[in-house]
Amino acid sequence: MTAHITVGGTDLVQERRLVTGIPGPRSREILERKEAAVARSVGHTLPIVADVAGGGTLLDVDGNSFIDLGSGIAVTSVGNSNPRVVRAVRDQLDRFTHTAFTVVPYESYIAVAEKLNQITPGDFTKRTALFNSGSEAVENAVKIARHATGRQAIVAFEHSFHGRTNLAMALTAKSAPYKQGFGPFAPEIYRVSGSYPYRDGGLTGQEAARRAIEHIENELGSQSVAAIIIEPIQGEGGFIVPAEGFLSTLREWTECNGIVFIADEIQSGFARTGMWFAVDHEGVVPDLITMAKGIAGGLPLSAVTGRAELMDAAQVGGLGGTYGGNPLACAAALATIESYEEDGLLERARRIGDILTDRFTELQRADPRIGQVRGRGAMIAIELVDPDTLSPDPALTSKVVKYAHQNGVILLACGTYGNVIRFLPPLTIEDPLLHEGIGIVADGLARS
Ligand code: PLZ
Repeated sequence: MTAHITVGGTDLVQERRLVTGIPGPRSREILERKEAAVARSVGHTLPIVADVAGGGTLLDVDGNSFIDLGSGIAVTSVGNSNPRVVRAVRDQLDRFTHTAFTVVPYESYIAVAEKLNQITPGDFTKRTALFNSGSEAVENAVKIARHATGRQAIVAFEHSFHGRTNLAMALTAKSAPYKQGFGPFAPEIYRVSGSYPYRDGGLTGQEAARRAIEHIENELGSQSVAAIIIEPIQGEGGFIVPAEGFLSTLREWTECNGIVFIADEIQSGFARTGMWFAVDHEGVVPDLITMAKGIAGGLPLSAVTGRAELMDAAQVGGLGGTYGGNPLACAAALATIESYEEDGLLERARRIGDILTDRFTELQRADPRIGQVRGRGAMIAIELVDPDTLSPDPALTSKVVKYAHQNGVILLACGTYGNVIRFLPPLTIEDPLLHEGIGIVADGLARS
């Protein structure tokens, strides 16, 4: 029997259903207005316009129902318009929408901080500061690390993505489309190789970490480094899971050298991988963690949580922002975290990961263009390659992704070489829908 959920009074059947060509006439009309009104450089992946979304589906304005395998880039992990989140935000809306926490504080911000201090790894005393976007959290983590250490250099990694603001853009590896034409970039950012097991000739985690450390010691000197910032699983760069031991070796070295270890868990965090944070899989304890995306069920909120002595180092008034930790977003975050805990969503992420991994590993046996199936929990990807040379195949990737879009599946690509398909379903998606979505991707591969 097909499941139904109700979102804002709309009966949202949990099924894939196309009633027009894609895009339908209403979407087409609105997207024409987009072209005339919105800056061209703000692109979009699917040529449809959203109407209602929840569970594992998104309904467009023409009545087409899509299977959601993207969660708005790993954001709506608790499902779009999750009932707990809607209720909490609505209650807050009726009381006040803003005071500026730095003018008049409110309890929900403090409760979010308490909760984040509790669920992030590390049994030391922690503090938290809230912001609006992932980029802003990254910027603030760097401010905090520089202030606390009195050092300036920040080390980032190949294939990294840390955001689009000036400093975050400087930390991001890939030029087009993120950086091209947008310089000059923030100074004192250095990039070293990370660990990309599929493409770095089988280096072990320790070897890849030693390579990075030697590079830093030779070219920078460890004493000038304030922090390293690393995505424990690289997101936009291609869902790259570093070889085991890479993160822990770096962690050990930073600890010995007074360098702040910043884990950017903006994409990999918040139950996505089946644990609260991706570092938890390896028992690595960062000094600072940046969080956003899955933290607040779709409302804009980000956070930096970390060691109290680092977080408290800067002068009062040194961190802040008009909207950081907005009361609606804080209410949403508390309800979102409750949903992860009460609705068994961490376990659900692991189960989704098993389904995706099993199905694609099976497909890979018959189709060597699937070079690798990788990831953790509900953060799984396939890297598509030329089977003879293993060189990246972005053309195939884009064909499969387009096929999925035309056939009612929201699917995202990623990867430095544009040849990775990533799966980030909401954790509320049901098995039959997930299987159907995978089937469409398999069809797309078979036909391309
Ligand atoms: N750090 C690890 O994944 C955002 C970017 C989409 P913001 N990733 C999605 C796009 O095209 O801009 C991200 C991330 C990691 C930082 C960020 C930045 O987060 O909320 O987009 O600023």
